[in-house]
Amino acid sequence: MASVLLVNPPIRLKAPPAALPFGLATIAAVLRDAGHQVEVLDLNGLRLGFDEVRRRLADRRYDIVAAGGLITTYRYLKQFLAAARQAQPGAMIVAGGGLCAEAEVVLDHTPADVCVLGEGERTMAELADQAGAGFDPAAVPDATGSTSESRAAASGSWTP
Ligand code: B12
Repeated sequence: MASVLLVNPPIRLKAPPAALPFGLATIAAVLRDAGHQVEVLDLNGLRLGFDEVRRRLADRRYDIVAAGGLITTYRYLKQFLAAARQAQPGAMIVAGGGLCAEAEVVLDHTPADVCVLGEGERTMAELADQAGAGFDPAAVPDATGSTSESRAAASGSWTP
């Protein structure tokens, strides 16, 4: 069993939050059905300051911290994923959602170990099975060095 934190980044900050993170909700349901422990941190709904975000990230240990959304969340996620890596050095850091249409950029410029391409339910369940078995970030193909393309491909054992 893996412990997974799913994070919905803030979006459209000029308006009050109005949309539920349905994508993360369906991923959470699939992970729970597969026996994993899941928390959802809806930073768009909560609109927390970053100090509080850091505090929550360090609150307990996770095997996976996964966050994502539209490409417009990229700037926030650069900062957030770096904080996630710092707070959870042993966790698999996963990015997903429309943002990962630019997987190479995400993998080259954020600490994400893996980009989940397309619909995330099945791939996240596969990653959680792997993480629950004791994840070593260095064991993700090419996570430590070579091409970002192969790291992105490594996450895509299932494509929609
Ligand atoms: C609700 C919604 C919003 C909400 C919230 C969006 C959000 N938080 O993602 C709000 C109102 C904020 C919004 C705003 C905009 N939106 Co909008 N929105 C939608 C809508 C109607 C539903 C999204 C949804 O819930 N889908 C259902 C869930 C189940 O799917 P999903 O979110 O894609 O999630 C799946 C995968 O993407 C992936 N995944 C997603 N997140 C993550 C995270 C992780 C960690 C992982 C592993 C996987 C993963 O797995 C999920 C499950 O399979 C879609 C249309 C649609 N039918 O999808 C448009 C859509 C996403 N929006 C779109 C657009 C253009 C916009 C705006 C730019 C519109 C505008 N001009 O203002 C703004 C952007 C604002 C900004 N500042 O960035 C386009 C995006 C087009 C594109 N390919 O770039 C879409 C596709 C509509 C369209 N057909 O034009 N939007």
